[in-house]
Amino acid sequence: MSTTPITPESTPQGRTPATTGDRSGLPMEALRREFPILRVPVRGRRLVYLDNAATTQKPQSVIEAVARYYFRQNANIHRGVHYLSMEATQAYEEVREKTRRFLGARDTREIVFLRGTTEAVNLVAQSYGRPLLGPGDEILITHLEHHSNIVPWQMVCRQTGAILRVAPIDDRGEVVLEEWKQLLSPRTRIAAFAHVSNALGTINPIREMTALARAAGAAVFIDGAQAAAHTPIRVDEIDCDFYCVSGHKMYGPTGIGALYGRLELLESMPPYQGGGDMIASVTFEETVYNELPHKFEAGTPNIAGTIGLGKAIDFLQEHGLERIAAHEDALLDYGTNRLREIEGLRLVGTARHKAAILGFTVDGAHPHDVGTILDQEGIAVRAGHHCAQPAMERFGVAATVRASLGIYNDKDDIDDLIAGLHKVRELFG
Ligand code: C6P
Repeated sequence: MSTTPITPESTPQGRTPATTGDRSGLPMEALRREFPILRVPVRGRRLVYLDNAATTQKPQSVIEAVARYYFRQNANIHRGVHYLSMEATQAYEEVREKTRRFLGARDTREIVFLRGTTEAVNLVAQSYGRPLLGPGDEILITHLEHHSNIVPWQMVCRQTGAILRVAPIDDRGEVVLEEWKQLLSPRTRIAAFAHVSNALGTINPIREMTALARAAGAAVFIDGAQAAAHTPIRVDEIDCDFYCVSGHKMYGPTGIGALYGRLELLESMPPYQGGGDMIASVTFEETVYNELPHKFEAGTPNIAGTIGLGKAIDFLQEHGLERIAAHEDALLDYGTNRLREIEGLRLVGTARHKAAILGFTVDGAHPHDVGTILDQEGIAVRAGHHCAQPAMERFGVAATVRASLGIYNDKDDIDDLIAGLHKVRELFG
């Protein structure tokens, strides 16, 4: 099947793409060519995209799969007896199987498609937490969480009388495990933590935390938003109860994500929302809910997004998450060392086990000004609190500049960032 090729609006700017220069052996030149947007100039310069924690760029295969669905396959799923509906249903359900394998789940019934991590936390808080919790029960989170992994738990605590406990982090941005363990008690019903912190880059010891929390009798929820594009995930080995990802942070479309939930728990949970497709039968007196996972997928889902997510998973697996991790680790080391050249620059988040996220402040320059100056050079970073205000407050700052790396970044990108930061120093030094 072919569709009109989607081409970028402009041609590449005269730059020789770097090879990885690291042990990963990723084919950088070819790999960068897979991303049309990297050839589109920004402010007359080549784009240096360092905002991957906010959202990643999309490879041509993902963009084309979404377009192809609308060109050739568009129909509602699970409903029609007609050809297109059956084809769309099959394509959608194939991605569920692909996602199951990608996350290492045992059963496709354990994979729920939803909008992304935010919706996943809300679903678990309301469908698992709300019926379970009562006064005196506790939910344990950590100080480095994204607001998505704080606010839904606060809401369910207000609804049920449960208490939210927060484990501290140290000056490197690591969870203080001894204190986290002490906060675990028979009252802890849910332990929720990020796999990787979006603001600090910290990689949590999720296997150890999961084993400890489960031994204490708590269910474990892991926010994998910042992990899925950077490291292999196997929920069967982690042995957590819930794990979630956002498609748009793993080279897939926005508005689609996946929640893994342990089968027995999903079976026991009431639906999150009511509507079409989540029912087996409806009368005014009684509704019988559909089987898993459809019980949690009320209404017409993001079919095109799901198909795009499937292509994003193919993309990650073709390049290999081990290789991607090796590439990003090498770049993180390089970037960390080069940032140390900049006078007055303070790294915020220096965990020993860290993902390729570089948060920092520059003396005398507000992060938003740094972001604006870098933007003039075609360099995209995020400046702000990164939806992790408690983590910012822990480091005594309101905001940081954040350069977050992805598969297509290379040393040239870091060098351009450093050159941009020298300009910042000239202006604010
Ligand atoms: N972080 C960032 O710039 P959604 O928006 O639902 O796809 O993901 C929410 C979310 C949850 N947990 C973590 C650790 C995250 O990083 C995010 C999204 C983006 O850091 C946007 S605020």
